Amino acid sequence: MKHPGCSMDLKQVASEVSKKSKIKVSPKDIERLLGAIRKSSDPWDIIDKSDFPVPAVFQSIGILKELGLVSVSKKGFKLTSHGKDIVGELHPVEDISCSSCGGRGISLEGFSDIKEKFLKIQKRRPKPLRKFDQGYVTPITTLFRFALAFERGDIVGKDIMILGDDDLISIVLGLSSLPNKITVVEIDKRITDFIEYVGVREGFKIDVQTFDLRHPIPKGYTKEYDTFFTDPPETLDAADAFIGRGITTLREPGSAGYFGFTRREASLTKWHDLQKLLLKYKIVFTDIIHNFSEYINWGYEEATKAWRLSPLKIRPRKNWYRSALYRFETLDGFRGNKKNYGRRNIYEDQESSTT
Ligand code: SPD
Repeated sequence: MKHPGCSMDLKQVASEVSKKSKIKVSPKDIERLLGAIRKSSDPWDIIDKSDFPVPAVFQSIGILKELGLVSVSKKGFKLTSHGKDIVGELHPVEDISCSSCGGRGISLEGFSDIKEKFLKIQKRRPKPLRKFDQGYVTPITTLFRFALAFERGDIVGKDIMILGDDDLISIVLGLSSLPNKITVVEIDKRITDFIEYVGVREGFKIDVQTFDLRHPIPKGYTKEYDTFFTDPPETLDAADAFIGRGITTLREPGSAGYFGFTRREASLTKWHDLQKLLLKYKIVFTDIIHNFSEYINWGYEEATKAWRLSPLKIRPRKNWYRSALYRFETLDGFRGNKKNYGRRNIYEDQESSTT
């Protein structure tokens, strides 16, 4: 079937990519990829704009190249003249999000003191480690997460749990003096030490535990919190472990959870599976904000599967990895995840590529 504005069969390309990459890709994904190549030649920027998993994007580029529609050179990915003819009037991918909030729908105006302090403090943070799949968000993203949760009524006077905190939201919360209690459960002792050190220096209290979330959360933390934040690796097991554990820490119906989930390492089929899995815990999604979180390039790109798969070995020139921010609330009868994953590698699957 042909698409308006395009004389090629996007459905057939999508089905070939899905077969070869073993990742479910739709004609819409291919349409966005072609729209992205109309706007940019940089591989990482094209992935950002295409919004489907890296291995499938590179597989698509290979197929489009074979069809003579795209060229790959040191200058990047480009539509050939044949490609331009075929793609015709396809929807161009443009970023027209609000220039003040970056499409997040929230303002940092009331938090300039916290912003100034946090931007300074975070400069001395530990660098990302590959063994934990770390890659933190820009400090502005962390501030926006805080502001959104503040606006939704999930911060002031609340008991707040953070599961994994290389993004350092606990420090923003501490600087605000607004929550009643802040707890961080984090596997990396460099991070828990840094957070504790900042807490002592800035005069706020944070309860910090160095802990591997593959194991069930200790009893003292269950049903004790009003709000939690987490940003899990993108596999279903890891998301279930981190988010499911977060739900066990929540106190009552109407408690809130926040987590990030990307499309750079998760197809919409995986999104569907994740949403189904979480709905079984009796929660309801209240917000999903596209591209809310922007990640700083983590520094170990060359060691990753994404790098191996890329037909062009060019380091990213700007941030390209973004994720949606999910918020949900618990309903009557909610429950979380107490499964033990032992020492299994829960960080990688077919669609992931940045570990
Ligand atoms: N592996 C480096 C990039 C990691 C980014 N993680 C994003 C998690 C979003 N849920």
